[in-house]
Amino acid sequence: EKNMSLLSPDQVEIAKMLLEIGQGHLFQDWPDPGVDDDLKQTFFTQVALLNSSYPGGLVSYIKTAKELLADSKAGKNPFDGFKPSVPSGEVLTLGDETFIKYEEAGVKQVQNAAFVLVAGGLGERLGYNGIKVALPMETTTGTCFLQHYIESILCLSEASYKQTQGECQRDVPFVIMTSDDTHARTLELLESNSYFGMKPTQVKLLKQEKVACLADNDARLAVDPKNKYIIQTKPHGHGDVHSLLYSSGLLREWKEAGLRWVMFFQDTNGLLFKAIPAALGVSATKEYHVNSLAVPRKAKEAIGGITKLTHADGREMVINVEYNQLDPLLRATGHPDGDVNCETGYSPYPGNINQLILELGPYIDELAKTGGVIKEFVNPKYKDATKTEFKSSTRLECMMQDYPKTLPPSARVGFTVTDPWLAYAPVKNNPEDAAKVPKGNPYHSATSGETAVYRSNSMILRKAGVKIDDPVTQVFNGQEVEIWPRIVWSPKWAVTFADVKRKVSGENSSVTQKSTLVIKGRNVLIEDLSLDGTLVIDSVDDAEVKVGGSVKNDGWAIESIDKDDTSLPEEVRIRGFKINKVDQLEKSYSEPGKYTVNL
Ligand code: UGB
Repeated sequence: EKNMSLLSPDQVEIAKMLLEIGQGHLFQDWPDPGVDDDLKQTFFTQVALLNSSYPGGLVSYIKTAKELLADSKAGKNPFDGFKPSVPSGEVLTLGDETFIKYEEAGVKQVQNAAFVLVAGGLGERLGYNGIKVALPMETTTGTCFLQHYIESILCLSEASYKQTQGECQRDVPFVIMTSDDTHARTLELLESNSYFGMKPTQVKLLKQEKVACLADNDARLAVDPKNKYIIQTKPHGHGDVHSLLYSSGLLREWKEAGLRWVMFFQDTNGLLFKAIPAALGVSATKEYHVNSLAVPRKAKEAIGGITKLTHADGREMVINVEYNQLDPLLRATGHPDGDVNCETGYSPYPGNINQLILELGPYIDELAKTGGVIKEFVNPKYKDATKTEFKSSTRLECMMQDYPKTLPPSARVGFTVTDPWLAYAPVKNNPEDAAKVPKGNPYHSATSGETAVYRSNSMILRKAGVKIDDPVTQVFNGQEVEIWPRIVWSPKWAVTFADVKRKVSGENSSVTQKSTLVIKGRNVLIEDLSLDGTLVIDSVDDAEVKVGGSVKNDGWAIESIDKDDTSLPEEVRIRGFKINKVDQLEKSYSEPGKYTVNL
């Protein structure tokens, strides 16, 4: 009351709103005017931001929080009345006829797509201090995730333009969702690298705000224990991407520009672009409103399972069920063994990799109804079984893959499963946690993320007819991984399997296990090349270089390092190995022209 005189009319409204939604405790110990007046102003600035950045404002946030906290206290099962079953989707096998057909159809669609990267998470599980998109995807070339993503988008878009022979090449939009934890560093990474070749106007950063923390079951906002004028906040989850895209006006802009698809992906998956063209082809061919990319999932692996849920009242949806909910759901619905592998060695529920392709038109129609609000959940850690007090404050959270939950049954929701080695190798777990992953399950660590890139590229070249030696098994940071030849190529060289096939010919190409092959040039053609060592090959775009013959040298060795050796950079320590560049043959062609090189 006494402080009202200090407030602007807007602040008075905010104060009244807080009182009406049961937040009177926030003002409880406020001293008289004249004391802490600046801090009181910062309090209102923060509340105004919390209010404006949540769809429906704090009124809506507190209302939902009360409902969800009551459900949580009552132990209500979010899947009450729903029975899980295994859905059917499109299964892709790299290089077969169907894959090639979808890939071709998908490439054509890239000119009509916008790409959205969710990169607001700090990756606490990884224990890395930088932003995750700045991490090297592999340490043979040191290319970071963001560079790889941007170059893949640019090259795919160019391939798409060439195939469709459109009038002019579109600058396909690229959005990055950041948060206060990642925004400045993401911008700085882009700016200091000239946006990795993308036009700065093509890239939009949308920053998600944190949400207010809740102190108790009455959804009273939690204040900072050290400063009563600050409300505690925590991340709201990647589901924010939908409301941010909607409120930014970008979706409408894209629709008006004739775009048809929005493609969502996560921060550290070095393989994802290998399956994007084919998955986009599936979306276009099957006219899916929602297409989730999935991989075979090991039971209890820490990724959600794509599940068909059927309700007794006839409702049906195909949706991701998070890994911590899948096992209890199965047990509660007549599957006493819960989440277990079937005869294939994998869970029958495909693993969600949170790579979603949405059709823009139906997406906008749906968001016009919901404003982009995604079904939220709350996960309080209670002090004891009475569930009356929390160990620490909690908040509402939402996930981007829950978007289909509000869709009508008429929506065409599908999914596409790829080979396990092709499309998914995220970097999420720190070495200690990764080493505890049950044998046979993916580690999702920096070690496995990098070695999976070599495996995938080796398998792709094998499919294209190159003889690639089998891998050897090695242990780094307590994780047993397959070490394939270190084969890496720039997206300029190939963004599809069809590109690889076109650039590899002859019956007699081979690569030994100890070898490294780095292809940087756009028009490098491999014909009858036998490699036992390291070959790095680069060329300007308008040079065509046909490479064959035999290369033998000591090459680059993959060497174990001690993860606790603090003299090494963090990005090396989290892998447990480094590349020792002993010897190599480097070929570079800086003048346009046709070259045939017999090494
Ligand atoms: N992210 C944000 O942008 N903002 C946030 O507030 C939080 C995250 P995590 P998670 O791929 O294996 C998801 O933390 O949420 C970004 C799926 O839910 O790495 O535990 C963040 O930067 C799960 O079903 O993953 O699990 C990152 O890019 C499964 O698919 C992305 O969101 C799992 O990912 C994911 O954040 C997986």
